[in-house]
Amino acid sequence: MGSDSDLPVMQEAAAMLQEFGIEYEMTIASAHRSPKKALEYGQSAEKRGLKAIIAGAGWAAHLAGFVASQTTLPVIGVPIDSSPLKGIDALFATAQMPGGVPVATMSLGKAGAKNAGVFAAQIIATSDVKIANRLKVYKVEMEREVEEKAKRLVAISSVAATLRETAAVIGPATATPAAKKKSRHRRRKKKGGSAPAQGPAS
Ligand code: AIR
Repeated sequence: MGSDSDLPVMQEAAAMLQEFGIEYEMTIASAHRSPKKALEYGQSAEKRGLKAIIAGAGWAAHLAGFVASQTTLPVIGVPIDSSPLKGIDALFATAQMPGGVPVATMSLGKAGAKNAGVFAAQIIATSDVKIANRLKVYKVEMEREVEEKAKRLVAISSVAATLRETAAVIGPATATPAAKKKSRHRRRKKKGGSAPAQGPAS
């Protein structure tokens, strides 16, 4: 990541890698502030046995592209929403790579970092059955969670509907004086409106 200030976002990627049981390392290297370190990191990554690189940076985020220029490993970019432009600058800087040097750019911020972790796992899963199976379990679990949320929502809305019906039944008895006045006024208006129209005498 480009700075320690990116850590709260990039921790989401680490959490996913942990969940899938994938070993990882984390460091800070800046394409602008410490370009030599970023260069060496990209050049040595494959030799050190890494399978993919996740690079997160904000502002003019050149880290992912810069590292990608130094390696043939897949580079996953996480644009971080740390700037006054709310990360639009980082998104464009990370995604808009010229032809020949791809960076798999995730969505902005924490969701992007989380997806970077899942995406790295998917890359590794192409040659690791254990990780592939864990990813399958993860997907099933995600689907189950959505279904549970849907069931909870149905339960909440049926309770809300029952409460509305109950309120409608006991409403007039508990109406406030102001509400009673309003309802009398409405009734009077309705009565007047339904009176036969006075047409001109023929
Ligand atoms: N950054 C650091 N070097 C180059 C870039 N683009 C980014 C970091 C961080 C932001 O600048 O990735 O998101 C602000 O860094 P800091 O250290 O000022 O908090």
